[in-house]
Amino acid sequence: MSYLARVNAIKSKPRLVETLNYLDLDEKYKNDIAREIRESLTASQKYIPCKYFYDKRGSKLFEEICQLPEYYPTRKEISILKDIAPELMETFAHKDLVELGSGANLKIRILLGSVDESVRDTLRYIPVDISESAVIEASWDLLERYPEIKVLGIIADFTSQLDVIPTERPLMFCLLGSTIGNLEQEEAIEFLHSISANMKLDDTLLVGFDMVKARVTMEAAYNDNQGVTAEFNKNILNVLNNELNANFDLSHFDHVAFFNEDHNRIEMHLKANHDNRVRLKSIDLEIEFKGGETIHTENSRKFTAESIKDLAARAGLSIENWYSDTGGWFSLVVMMRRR
Ligand code: SAH
Ligand code: AVI
Repeated sequence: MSYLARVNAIKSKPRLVETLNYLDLDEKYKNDIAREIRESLTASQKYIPCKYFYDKRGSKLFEEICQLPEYYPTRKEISILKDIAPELMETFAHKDLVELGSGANLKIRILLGSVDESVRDTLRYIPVDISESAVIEASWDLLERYPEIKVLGIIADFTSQLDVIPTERPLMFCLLGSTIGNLEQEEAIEFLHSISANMKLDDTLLVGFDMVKARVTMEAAYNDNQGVTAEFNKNILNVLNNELNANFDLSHFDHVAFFNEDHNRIEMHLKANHDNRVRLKSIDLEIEFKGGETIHTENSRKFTAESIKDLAARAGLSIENWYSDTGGWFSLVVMMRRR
């Protein structure tokens, strides 16, 4: 079924799926991207905020990354979730599952599949994502699998629009895939703080963390043989071409990803392979790139038990439960507001 046909089909079932687009509010997305890109491409180390990876193509490429043999985080997290889903969902009737950065909601399906239809009938799933296509397609897919579920899809920037999420029912927030690792330490603390401010005392927060491991394993995950991660990385330039009427030539940039030991993070960059000049017409900006110069496009922080405990403590959250795979490659941590 085509994308448009799906959108229309969803709109014709408003009782089951409702989608709210908060990026459209006061042209928020357009204003944000204009301001943020002007600032980021004129910084001494040029960068592009990684939330701009996820247009329709970026979301699809990320789904492909999740299937790659080198990209272990998805497989590891899913294997843990399969084991713990019955326990996590034991007392879940009449609650909301709010997934921040929901993407294709692969993992929520595991949670929902672990309870009876009579329990699912009482649940509401609230995917929150900046990618409109991801929210719409994932909502549709979920409804096909579990027609009894209610879905409220929210298209919003979770770093600045958490307050649009309804929180009156008992709920569990899910922040999976180690998406928390794409935020700097201070941003992650602030983000977790604001999630915690939206939690009632009995609500829970389930966070996925990718752990520090052998450099070769981590670097392979971001330098796959099929070049999908390279395509995902370069697609961020397409997003700027489309959103800001820019003229980046993708062949002028190479994908670079490496582990930065000082910061325990994989860094992704786009490296100019020769001097070139780019014009971003909509914001009246012209940028010069020297050959060898990079645009920093993503940090993917890797965690240790200590760094997770420290993060939770600084965000005012207590750790209630901790689950890992046998090799300790990935952790799923249940947190609550500190009483
Ligand atoms: N949770 C899924 C997807 C992870 S990919 C998984 O574990 O596989 C990260 C997701 O977060 C993408 O779908 C992206 O569109 C979304 N995202 C990134 N930055 C965001 C932001 N600031 N606000 C809302 N969604 C964001
Ligand atoms: C969404 N996020 C946690 C992914 C990561 O691993 O940092 C995005 C990604 N970037 C390259 N590959 C996958």
